[in-house]
Amino acid sequence: PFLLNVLENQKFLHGVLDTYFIDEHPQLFKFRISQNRAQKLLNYIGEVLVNGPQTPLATGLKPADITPHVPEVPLVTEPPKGLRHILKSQGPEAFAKEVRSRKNLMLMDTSFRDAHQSLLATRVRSHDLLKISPYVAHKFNNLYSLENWGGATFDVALRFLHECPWERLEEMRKRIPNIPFQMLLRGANAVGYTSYPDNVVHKFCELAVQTGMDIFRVFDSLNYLPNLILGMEAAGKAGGVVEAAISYTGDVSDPARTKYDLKYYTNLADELVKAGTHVLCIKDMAGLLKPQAAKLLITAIRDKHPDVPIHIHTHDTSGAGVASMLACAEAGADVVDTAVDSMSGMTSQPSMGAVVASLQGTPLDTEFDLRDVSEYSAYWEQTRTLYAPFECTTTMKSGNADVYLNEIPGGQYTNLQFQAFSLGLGDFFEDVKKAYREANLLLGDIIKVTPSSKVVGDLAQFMVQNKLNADQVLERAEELSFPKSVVEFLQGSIGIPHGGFPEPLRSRVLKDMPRVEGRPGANLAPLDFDKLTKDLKESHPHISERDVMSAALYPAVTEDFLYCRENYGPVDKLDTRIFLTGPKVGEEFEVAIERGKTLSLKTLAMAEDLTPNGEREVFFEMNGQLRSVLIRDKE
Ligand code: 3PY
Ligand code: ZN
Repeated sequence: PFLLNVLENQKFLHGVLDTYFIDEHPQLFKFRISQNRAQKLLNYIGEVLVNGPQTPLATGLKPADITPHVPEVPLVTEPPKGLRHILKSQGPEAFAKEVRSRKNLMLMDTSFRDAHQSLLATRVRSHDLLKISPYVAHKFNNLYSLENWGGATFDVALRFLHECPWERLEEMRKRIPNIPFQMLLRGANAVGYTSYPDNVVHKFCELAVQTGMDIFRVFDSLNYLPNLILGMEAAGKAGGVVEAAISYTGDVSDPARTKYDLKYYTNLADELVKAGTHVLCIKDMAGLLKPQAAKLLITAIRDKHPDVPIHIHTHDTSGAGVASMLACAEAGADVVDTAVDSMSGMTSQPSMGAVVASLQGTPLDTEFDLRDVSEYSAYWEQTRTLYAPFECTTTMKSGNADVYLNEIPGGQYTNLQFQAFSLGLGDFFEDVKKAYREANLLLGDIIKVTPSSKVVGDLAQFMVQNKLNADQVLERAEELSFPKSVVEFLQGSIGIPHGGFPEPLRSRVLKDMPRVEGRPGANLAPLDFDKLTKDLKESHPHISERDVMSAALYPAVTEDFLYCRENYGPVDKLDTRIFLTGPKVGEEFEVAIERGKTLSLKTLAMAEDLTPNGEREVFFEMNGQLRSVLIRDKE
């Protein structure tokens, strides 16, 4: 029984035992750490020291050499109850009813997902999310939800952070039992970029719920109903809260923008309510919903659907985000998205502190304490400096209302600007933004969000690089060699846009190429999970059901991830600076491999000469003992 780790012991954690218990049993705190895992970590660190970062860094900036201050919470008391209690005891309908009955404005915090997807290239690691999780559980129990999964985080965790997204979710859930978790599901594309077989989307949602997910914001990049409904069914059958999202584009306050007018949105809302959504979301991925438009749109939907909770998502690219969210709240929205102050603004969500303060003392008062918001913000302000190599502010200095002209979604805006700057071509970004607008019109003025936004972005870059304007593209469409994403879009591979495909562009580009009819995923054969598991086990005997799911979505990326895990161990446990750029020679640092099991490490030296095999020896002290690893020098 003494092998039991007391830090996992609920009675102990809740103070049921007094501290004599520890004094009397010091052996409880002595652990044998698997040499294997520790040695693997040394391999990783050695690799970073010898061959440089093991994940591509976007800029030459270095992570800051700091340890962010984590505000304290009482360890021995459970966090206060949150809305998840109602969800888990009474189900999604009761949850929705409760949300709708609240008179004040509720918030979703996007700091764990969209905020860093928009500002830091989605690179925030589990390590930093988990450190602040207990604080969130204790101080932000009144959130509608914490958005902490899905979107690009799944891919990026596996591909660039060498960590398991499922484990991230599970660990967040252990620390935050009380707040509903929310994820972004790209409808039939799950957390990928194209349609998957239906059974993959269903199984993905089941595993997500089992691992701790609650609310699924389901969208489709063309608002194509059959794709949306597939995602809604998968989330609903898995036991999740279905939050169907209408992706917003255009401007309902501009009578000249007739393609996406109020009627378009209210019709779509009717369809989604009819399809059984528990909550209705307006997903303003580019931040185009001006306050006046917000008032018109939310009022119209609220009038038609008085009982359905309305949740608004936006980006603050123009700088009008707070004003818009206040307008939404006044017009009858139940929930709006904000990011904590130091992770807010620009292409991220509007500031939580600003919304909280703006509504203080009004009937919509969010009831959060501004002091808690700033303590939370201080953690993120420091943590953000660890991600300096991915910081969008390297190129972006302010918001820009030109987003109303180009309609580029938040995450893509940062990406395109970054790419343009790294190419070093003076006006390139300005040209791409203008071309993006033209490309959108050429394609028929479509909804633009992952992956349709990539289609427009690729066409825009193609136009700039080949110095083509829209008329020239249309005239020469038969002979031009268009980006793959554009051709596939025209073939129907991501769905059918509102108003149909652009003609004569489509016929000219496709000629006699095949076209997908209807919902793309409907034509895909179910994935054989047994076979996939068997195949994977041949080279990776220790994989779990979750690894198989990751492989179903991202085969090549998961293969690399499994290789990394097997060779480098739990790299997600390293501090972010060490993970990204490695320790300094002579630096002492610790790695908590699991709760209560900590390695003390010191980098001692790197051999000057290579071995005859071209390897370099790196020396460490680990828990007081000398260790070394041989790393092939790739120079
Ligand atoms: C995503 O699909 O990741 C998005 O954030 C879309 O807005
Ligand atoms: Zn977003």
